[in-house]
Amino acid sequence: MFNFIKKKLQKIYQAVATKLGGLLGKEKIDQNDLKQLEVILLEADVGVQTTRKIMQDLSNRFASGELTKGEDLKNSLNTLLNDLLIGNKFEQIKPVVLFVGINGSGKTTAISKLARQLKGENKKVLLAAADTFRAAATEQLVEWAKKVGVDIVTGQENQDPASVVYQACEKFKNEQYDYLIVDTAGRLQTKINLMNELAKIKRVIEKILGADNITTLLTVDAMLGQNSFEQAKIFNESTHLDGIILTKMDGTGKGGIVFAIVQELKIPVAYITFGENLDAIKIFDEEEYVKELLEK
Ligand SMILES: Nc1nc2c(ncn2[C@@H]2O[C@H](COP(=O)(O)OP(=O)(O)O)[C@@H](O)[C@H]2O)c(=O)[nH]1
Ligand SMILES: [Mg+2]
Repeated sequence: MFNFIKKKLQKIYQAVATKLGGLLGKEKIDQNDLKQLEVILLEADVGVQTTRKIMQDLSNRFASGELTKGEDLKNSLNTLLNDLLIGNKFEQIKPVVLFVGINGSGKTTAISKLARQLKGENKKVLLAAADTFRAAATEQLVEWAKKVGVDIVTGQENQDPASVVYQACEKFKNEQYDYLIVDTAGRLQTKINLMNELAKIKRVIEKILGADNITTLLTVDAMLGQNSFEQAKIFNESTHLDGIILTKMDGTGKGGIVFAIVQELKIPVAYITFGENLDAIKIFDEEEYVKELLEK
């Protein structure tokens, strides 16, 4: 059987799946095992609130004699973890995908990966380089567009990013593209400006292509763990987020971040990325993820 976590998220496998495996394989479990489970969940960044919720349920079941074997624990945990994610599932991207997130969180790389994936499905893809704050940002995306083989609309350094997006929307409409993917700047130091800029970009897209056709995705660096939640909240307040792209999942052992995000931010995880290669992106599959965390 293909084991995604074991192959691609080795740090998470080591830090979470192998530790859980020791517990879930036991013939008989006791109070100490539950304590140990709590530590594993907290270390995995599942979050204090969410871990408490899980442990409360398991303690009740243990007290009532429902949990005696590791296998029982595994089944309960499987249900509980799935329940945490299931109410907040990401549906599907719309024709216009607006990427937001702070500098270094992996926007440009993730855009290139997504473009490549869509191109592989024979979709006609257009990129918009609306991070006009640094000329290097546009150059970087132009390079990727070349490599992937998709078209791109660019502007001058310091040009109003909304005007680049305007041009891209017109081109998208006139030349019948399937997807438009928009890269944006991520200077959170100038928070108010950035949020105004993003709102303006969104209004331009809504006006030309319709509000129903936009998916806004926030890139969150998984290596920053819960530290990135405050940023996510700021973005979510000013521009409604449809989903999160959890980047750099290959660089962290804290695989519980997924549960904390969905529970505490109430935003579904849409994609995960796990490396610098163009194919290191995947639509997040909740059931598979939980299953593999619990299978050593
Ligand atoms: N290990 C790893 N590095 C990544 C991943 N995604 C992006 N990076 C790296 O993170 C850095 C910032 O990425 P970039 O896309 O430029 O971020 P942006 O500023 O948000 O556009 C670059 O060095 C990327 O190579 C990933 O999934 N795994
Ligand atoms: Mg960038």
